Amino acid sequence: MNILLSGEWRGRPDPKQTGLNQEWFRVNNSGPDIPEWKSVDVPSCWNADPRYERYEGIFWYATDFDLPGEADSEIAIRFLAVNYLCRAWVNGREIGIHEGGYLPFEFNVPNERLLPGGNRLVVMAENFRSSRRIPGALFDWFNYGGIVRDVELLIRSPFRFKDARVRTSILSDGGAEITVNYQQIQTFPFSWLVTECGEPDKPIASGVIESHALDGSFEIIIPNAKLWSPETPSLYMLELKPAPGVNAENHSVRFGVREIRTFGPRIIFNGKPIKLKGDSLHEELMPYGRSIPREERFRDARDIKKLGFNALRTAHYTHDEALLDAADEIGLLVLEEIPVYWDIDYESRSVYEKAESMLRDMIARDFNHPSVIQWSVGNEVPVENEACDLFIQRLLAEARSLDETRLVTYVSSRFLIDETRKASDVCCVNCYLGWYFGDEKELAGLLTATRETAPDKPWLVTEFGACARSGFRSPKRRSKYSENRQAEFLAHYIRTINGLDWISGWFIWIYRDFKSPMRNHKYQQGFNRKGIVGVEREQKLICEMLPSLLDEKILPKSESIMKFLAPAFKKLEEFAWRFAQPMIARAAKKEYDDFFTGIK
Ligand code: ADA
Repeated sequence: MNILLSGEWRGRPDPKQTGLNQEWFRVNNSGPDIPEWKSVDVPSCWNADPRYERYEGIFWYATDFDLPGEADSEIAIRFLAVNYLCRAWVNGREIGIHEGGYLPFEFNVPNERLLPGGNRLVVMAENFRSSRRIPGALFDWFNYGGIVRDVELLIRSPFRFKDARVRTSILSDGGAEITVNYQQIQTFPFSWLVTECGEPDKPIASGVIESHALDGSFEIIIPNAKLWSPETPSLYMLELKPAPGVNAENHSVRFGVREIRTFGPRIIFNGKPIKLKGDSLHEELMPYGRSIPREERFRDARDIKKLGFNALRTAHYTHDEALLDAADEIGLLVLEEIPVYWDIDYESRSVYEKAESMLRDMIARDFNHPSVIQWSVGNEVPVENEACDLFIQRLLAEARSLDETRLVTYVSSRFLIDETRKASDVCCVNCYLGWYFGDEKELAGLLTATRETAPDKPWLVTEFGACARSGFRSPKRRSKYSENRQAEFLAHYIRTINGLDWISGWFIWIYRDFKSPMRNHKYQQGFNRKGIVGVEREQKLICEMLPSLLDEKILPKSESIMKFLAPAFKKLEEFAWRFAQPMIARAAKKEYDDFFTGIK
């Protein structure tokens, strides 16, 4: 049985860092009678509370819970995420410490620590940044601290499943072979049943497993399988039930039948080459910060799909699993990532172990989500540095050893000096040519040259974007930071990349504007504004263009001819305005723009 402990707790900041010495974790020091403890919601980010917006440090939480009388149960507390470090005590005795801000973990609570009546849970959360943490000391998003996702009390029988992973393969006769690998804490016989989600009363397949070992596997055939895809996100349910008379826990797994692999420079999805048209998303929605309600995550996934995207990158860390539930149901292909981002201490063994632990936890949590097709082990990491190259190569190998059913990658910002990308299944490169440097007209040339570092691999352009302050329109001058400039920039990138048929897809950076202490000029004012929607989800100009842009049939065009003609159209436009020939001027401008954005 799981009991949700989320709700109204008590909390207090610890700016002087005296809480441990003063033993705030003791029952007598954490009760509702002590005025310093104020009402606080769990989950929540303390930085979303204006009083603590800029506070980085330690925050204490306390709550009380009863224990239903379940003799012989094993008790644990599961935190779905605490950013960044978490220590917890029950009735004044420490139960565990965990590092990492974006994945679940649990602490076992020895029965002798528990009281039949009220029990006190005290949690210390701390979000200091450091190069020996993941992410490191500097990152382009807001460092929300707190018990940022739900907390559950787990009351469990030792006769239960620890895990069950479903692998699917599509058969030539239209059926599917399902391989179930399961782990039990203590062995017990069980039955299994597969139904289609939404049709619980129509068994598709069933069976019984005697189970004489803690780890086991079995195969299932689903005839006439309904494949999972962005267009048809069909889902099945696998239920594992203890055999009659066995006192053990059920376990269910929702899954989808789909296959992802590469073939030369192509990404093959359910047997066909696929083009990813995606955008990225940070886990932030005002006024919640990172603690976004489930229905709001479903709304984001629906809105992204409605714009015409078929893919989503969960930047730059694992989001709450609710977003993957939404992607499974709505049909988005997900590139998930651990927050190995920019500079961390790549020389440190303990930092590598933290990264590997996050990778393992991400795959353990999300293995059965059909929407997840790629694991990324890092973003914009300095692979020209030998220690980083080794760090990333080890993570790629570890990801492959944990999950041979998905593609493994990392996201690079290096063009010609990246030798590590050959170890990826898919080469992912971020490109801001024309925004931070150079001229976007050279985009096709730069990407084509970059491809030479790994010509036989599939490629994705995993980030490109331009900042636009919502409401700032500049139709004629297309001033920087205007919605018009952003729309022109993104349209050019999408059309140019679509015109390079060796690229398997792209992700706009980013869906929604997000808070970042790095972004402070007058158009940013504390936010990274490369979103195609603003902080309040207000759509920017590009959103009007996206449905048709994403639907355009682009033929690669001969750059050489148009490169020659484009300046001529510019000159013609200038002369036509000078001689008061607006029709000619507008026609010339359209030709120039069409080249500039590659529409032909
Ligand atoms: C990088 C980075 C993103 C963001 C982006 C930007 O590509 O991966 O997190 O910082 O640049 O907005 O410049």
